[in-house]
Amino acid sequence: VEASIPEPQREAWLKHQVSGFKDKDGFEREVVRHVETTLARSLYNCDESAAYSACALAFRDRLILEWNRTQQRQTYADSKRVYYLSLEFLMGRALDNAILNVKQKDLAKAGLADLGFRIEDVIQQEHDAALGNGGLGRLAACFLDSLASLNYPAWGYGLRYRYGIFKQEIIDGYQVEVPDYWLDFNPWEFPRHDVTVDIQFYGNVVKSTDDSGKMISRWEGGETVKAVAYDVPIPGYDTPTTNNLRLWSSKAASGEFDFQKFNSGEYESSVADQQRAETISAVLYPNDNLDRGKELRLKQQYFWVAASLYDIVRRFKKTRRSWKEFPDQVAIQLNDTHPTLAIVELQRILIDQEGLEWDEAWNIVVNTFGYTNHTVLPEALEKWSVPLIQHLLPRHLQIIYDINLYFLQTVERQFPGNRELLRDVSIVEECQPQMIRMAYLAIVGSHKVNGVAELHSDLIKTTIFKDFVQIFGPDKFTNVTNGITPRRWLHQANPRLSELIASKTGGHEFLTDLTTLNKLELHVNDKAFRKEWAEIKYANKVRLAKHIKATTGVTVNPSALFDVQVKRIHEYKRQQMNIFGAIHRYLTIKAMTPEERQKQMARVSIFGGKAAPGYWMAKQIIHLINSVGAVVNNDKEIGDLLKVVFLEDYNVSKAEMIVPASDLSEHISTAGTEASGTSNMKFVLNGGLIIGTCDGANIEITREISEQNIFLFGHLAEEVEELRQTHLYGEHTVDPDLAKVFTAIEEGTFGNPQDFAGMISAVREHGDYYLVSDDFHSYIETHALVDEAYRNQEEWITKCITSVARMGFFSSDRCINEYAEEIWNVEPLKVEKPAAAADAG
Ligand code: GPQ
Repeated sequence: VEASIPEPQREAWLKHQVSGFKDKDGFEREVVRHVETTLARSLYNCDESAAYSACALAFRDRLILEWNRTQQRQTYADSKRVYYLSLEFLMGRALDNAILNVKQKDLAKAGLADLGFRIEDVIQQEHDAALGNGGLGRLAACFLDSLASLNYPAWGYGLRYRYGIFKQEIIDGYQVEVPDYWLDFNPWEFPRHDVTVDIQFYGNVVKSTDDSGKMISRWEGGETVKAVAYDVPIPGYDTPTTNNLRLWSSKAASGEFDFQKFNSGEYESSVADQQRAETISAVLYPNDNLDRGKELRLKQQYFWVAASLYDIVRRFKKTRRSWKEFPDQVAIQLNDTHPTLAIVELQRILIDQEGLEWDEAWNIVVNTFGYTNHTVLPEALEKWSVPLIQHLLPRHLQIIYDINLYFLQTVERQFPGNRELLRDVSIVEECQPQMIRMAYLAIVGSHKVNGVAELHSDLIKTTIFKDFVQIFGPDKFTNVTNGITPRRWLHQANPRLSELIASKTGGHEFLTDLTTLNKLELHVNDKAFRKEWAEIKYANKVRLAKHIKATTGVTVNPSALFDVQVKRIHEYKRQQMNIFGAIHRYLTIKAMTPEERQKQMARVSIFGGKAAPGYWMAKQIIHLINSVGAVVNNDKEIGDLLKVVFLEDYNVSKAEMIVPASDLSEHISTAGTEASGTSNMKFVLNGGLIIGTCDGANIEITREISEQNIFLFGHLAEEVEELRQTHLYGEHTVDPDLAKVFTAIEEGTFGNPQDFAGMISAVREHGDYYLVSDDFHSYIETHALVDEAYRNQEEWITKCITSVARMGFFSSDRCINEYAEEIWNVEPLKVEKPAAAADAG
């Protein structure tokens, strides 16, 4: 690398090479320097927010040096790279993560203390980077952490939304959305004003013939928008590897505004053009597991995909290899169908711009892409109307039709005369207007398709994609069960537990090999260890109780069982069943004698999560939870026996506080609907137990930790369809316990019953699609078993410790290694481990 500096300048460059701070003193010097120069403040008006900024800048300087070296190393090695295309990266805060990954928490803590600050308070100043909705976006963030930690040459590509997921406020029990403008001060991004790509929209296709008489198509005219790169360094844990997340921001192609318009007096409209361009990357669509088919969303998708592919192709071309080697140098993973246009765009580049023959190009395309499916819910499967694509991307529509034509021709050869099959698997759905089925396009254009947990991967093969298994054979379809990064979700979120585990397993090896947690089983009967375990859980609950008090005004007893359901609000995730269950508990306690109440176990039902702004039923669920809380929490007769709280604005940084404080968490989706779930893994890893259905990764968690240590209930996936049919066409009576809950609501116990009529009629009148009534009895009974289990604290702790010890499988490191081997065919790049760092952890 050094040899690449020209001889005459080499000495000067090497002499002045910057290196990061070496010790506490050096760190403090950097913080003070940033306060006084970068921030232009004095030590006399340095508040916590300025301390955060300066501390972040000091660590950023270090990261960026490693980032530079990593990029040089990877370019020099010239090996295959992975590109992870995701419309969502739910990163959360960066500072604590950066400090922990370079193992300098103790140094930073002491240094900040010298300067008059508590590191915990400084870290809290950071605004979450919330460029995602829920599980899908957080999975992408965990994957980036693992890719860097395992030294894979990998880039993330996404959009730099000016507004991330909205901030949720609860006003009078209702959700109110507030825009999340997060870019005021963001030290973690580097604008690359020199890395730009012109992106084209609209226009038309011009056909011509070349010298040899070959027909060529060229996409011309239309509107051009500029994509500007913003780079975010992604540090690996305990490694110098610092990968890149490149986020694209949209800008008017002319740079400023149209001067001609400006001079001719159309100032306003010239500014409007500029604003229109900037609209593309302005806001994250706030839908989770739902497709809405909006034109601006399609523009976002193409803008991002086209800029990313241009960048990837530009990098490949620098290696001067032949096109057929492209899939040996490049693996592109599609996080759901949102980036599926990348398949079409690469084919377009190869045939229209690079002059390859269709078949040769298509072979390259298919070998480059892999597609991950994250849901079987029909309302979430993306479709785009043909007229919309025709208008926005006319050349791409032609290519999609050609892809479909060639695909259907192979199907016809394989299954002659099967018109029904051709209609069923066609990428073009024959309806009014015609629709492009993006999942089908993604399958046809990829060499591997994976689901995200075993049950889910089986379900896609037997339901929504079954015809494609017939056509392509079963080997094209595979499973990669999701995982989570233990760095953020144990070490960062639960530092005391991480230290305790380290003390019992011989250091922090579990942070890079989570399977070594199994050493904990040897200590399950160790008295002192168990005591400290319980103390840590209690301290985490006290911290959450303080947050609950400060944000909702409700006092909760940290000795009560903390029962948590935090995730996006969705009927399939069944928060409605949880709140009906809480009402049932309330009614039961109300009907008890004083003696019976003496024996009742105290509970705190904790909810959190955002509803999509247009999702009426989800908003009704939030309102009911808050209305129940308002009654129950103020009922003197009930006291500590039951509290119901809704935590406002659930996000990544709040999860880091909530997850370690749970005794029991709820993962209670209708069987077959939750593809995997990932918070289930986080809760168990932090010493909480699960009540859940046989759905998603709950099934594999059960297999790993054993049935003794999880509270499963409810119908199985294979029973769901028949039950739904019975509801619609046969007898459907509401479970008697649930009927009592409905009666209480309808009597006005929790305010105006009209407000909640929709939730009740969904069960009673509209077929109970999510089987709330069918599963209710089993749900209530299983909660009674939880109470009994919690009564015996010693056994409970044994369950928790044993479960943690068996969670090794659920590291996103395992998951990324599976993708690398089975789908990407890439290898990590060897790097020198950093010299022993300042801290143990
Ligand atoms: N998931 Cl399709 C989302 O978070 N958003 C989506 O739009 C879709 C899926 C989730 C899915 O619901 C969870 O079960 C998974 O654990 C998660 O993706 C990651 O695979």
